Amino acid sequence: MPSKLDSLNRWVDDVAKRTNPDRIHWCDGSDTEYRQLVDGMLKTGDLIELNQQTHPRCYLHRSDPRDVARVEKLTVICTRNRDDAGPNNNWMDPAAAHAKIDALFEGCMRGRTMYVIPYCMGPLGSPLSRCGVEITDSPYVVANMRLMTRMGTAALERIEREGLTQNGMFIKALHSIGELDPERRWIMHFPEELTIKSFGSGYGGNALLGKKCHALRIGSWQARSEGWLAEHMLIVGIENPQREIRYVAAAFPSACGKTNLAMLIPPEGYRREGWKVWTVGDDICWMRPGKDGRLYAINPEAGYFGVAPGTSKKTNPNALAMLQHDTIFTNVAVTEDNQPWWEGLDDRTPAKDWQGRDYDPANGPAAHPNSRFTVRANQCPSWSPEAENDQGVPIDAIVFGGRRAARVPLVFEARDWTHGVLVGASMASETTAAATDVGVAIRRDPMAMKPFCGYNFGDYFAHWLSFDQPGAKLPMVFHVNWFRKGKNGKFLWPGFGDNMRVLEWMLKRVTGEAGAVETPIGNLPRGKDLNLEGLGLGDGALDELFRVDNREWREEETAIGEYLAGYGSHLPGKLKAEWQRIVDALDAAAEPAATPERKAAAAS
Ligand code: GTP
Ligand code: SPV
Ligand code: MN
Repeated sequence: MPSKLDSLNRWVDDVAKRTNPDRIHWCDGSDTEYRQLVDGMLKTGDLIELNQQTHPRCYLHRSDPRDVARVEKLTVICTRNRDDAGPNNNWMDPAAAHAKIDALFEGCMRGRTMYVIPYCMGPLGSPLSRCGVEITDSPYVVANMRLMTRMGTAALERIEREGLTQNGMFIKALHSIGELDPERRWIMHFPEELTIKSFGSGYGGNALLGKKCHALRIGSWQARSEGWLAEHMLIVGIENPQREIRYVAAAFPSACGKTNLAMLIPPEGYRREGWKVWTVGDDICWMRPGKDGRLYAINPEAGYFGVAPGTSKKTNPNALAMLQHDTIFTNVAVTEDNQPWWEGLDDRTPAKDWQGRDYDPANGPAAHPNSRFTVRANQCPSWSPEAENDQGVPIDAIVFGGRRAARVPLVFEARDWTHGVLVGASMASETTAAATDVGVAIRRDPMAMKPFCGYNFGDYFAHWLSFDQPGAKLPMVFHVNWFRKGKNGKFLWPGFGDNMRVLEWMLKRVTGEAGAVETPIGNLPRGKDLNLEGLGLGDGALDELFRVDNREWREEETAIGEYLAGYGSHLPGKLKAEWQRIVDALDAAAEPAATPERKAAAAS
């Protein structure tokens, strides 16, 4: 038997009986194994060699054109009690769900190899880490899991150890690419059974089951019952000229700037003073209170699956540097001399688009808007060795944010934890190419977890509130919007490296060194509180970036109130009361002429 753990061997046997593969391969995670997988895929055409002079060991994968992003329509949470999944999730009865998807798995690996991938999310020795085993028939998934997780023999040893002592149970994650039919692309989660079943996609979060399915959907469920948080957040360390490093976790929805903020290079003036940025994670954050009352965070991943378009020397030089070798690209275009290319990279003209056709602008962008790179985390020049710290890093600030062309100012600070939880719960964002079937231009995306929270959002908000305990030293909470647009339709804020200016203000709020002005929606920096030197922003742009229109915000709060009311009895009273406090403050601040009731009251 390949494993010391009977429960694991039995499960692998059962899956093999159902799916009927020609071969079973237990992954050891070695370089040799990776090399053999790549060679095999080069033969079948699953991978295409890129220019090995400019990009050693870089390969291109072209996915099925119907399979280019996460899908949400058939992503379901299967719990005994429908209410536990909440109105934020698709729900199915577990027995019905198993029956439906098991029928699809019947014989689906005939003629293929079945890979068994033991993996660990988080540092191998960390008490905060969790393990799983993914079974898949896709060598592309195996290669990606090798870059994205701690995969192979060491993970299996931890699984066996924990399995034998009963204090930890591994996640059983079953995947098959099936026939890639979008109508049968089920991604099912059984949090009560620590089980994931995904069929019909080979792409990203649909297929690399350690990522969204385990680390976020099942992870958030486990986090709730065990007193921690599993979040869609980057983790970044900011070192000041005094050599102190403070860590920030930030939740932005898919394709809204996490990777960029995590790898930020400070503007020239900051670098001269000695400011530095350290990347701990770019997508997922697990955190829990330490003995000292602070929140400690680990990045459960070991690699980045990042958005390619828009990545350039100007916007994200760190990312560009790490993509020069040992990278798998998915759905990017290629140049005449076979280098990877995407919109926003530079002004070369691509030769072939993401589907391998001769490039023709009439066919749309050359690289798919959700084209991505997979690369090991430690290839990033700003990679923080603290990413391997078993205890995690202490978090001083939590940042929420989304893409909002109007209404939402560059940055504001929540008054306290409860207000911060409301700010997170109230988030909204324009939707992006990261999911294909959302169908609205803007949507509520609490804590950037709409597609990823494995249980009822009402209960999730209550869980967040529950961290406010005596003795807790919780992070300060902020909200940012890099995406506000002026009348000319252009972004008002330069973004990217210049976001450092906003981070500096936040950290100086944490230490009490920076000022702010109180408003009904929270505390905002004044012009003099933020270092805007050398930016050349006109007064008009500045005013617009910081403008809070109380009447617009009253409308926003009405929409937020209606949204939150959708969680019914699960919505914590404390959150509702906090919402009412903001509404009252906005009403009190509104011009008397703005509300007829006030006019009448004033007249009597
Ligand atoms: P997921 O991996 O999907 O969870 O996304 P992410 O949040 O890591 O997204 P990423 O950082 O890759 O951002 C994707 C898009 O946002 C790219 O097109 C970037 O160019 C753009 N972007 C990131 N930061 C900024 C910014 O500060 N300003 C502007 N205008 N655009 C930005
Ligand atoms: C996201 O959509 O938030 C991602 C990409 O990080 S995927 O792994 O495909 O979900
Ligand atoms: Mn993500």
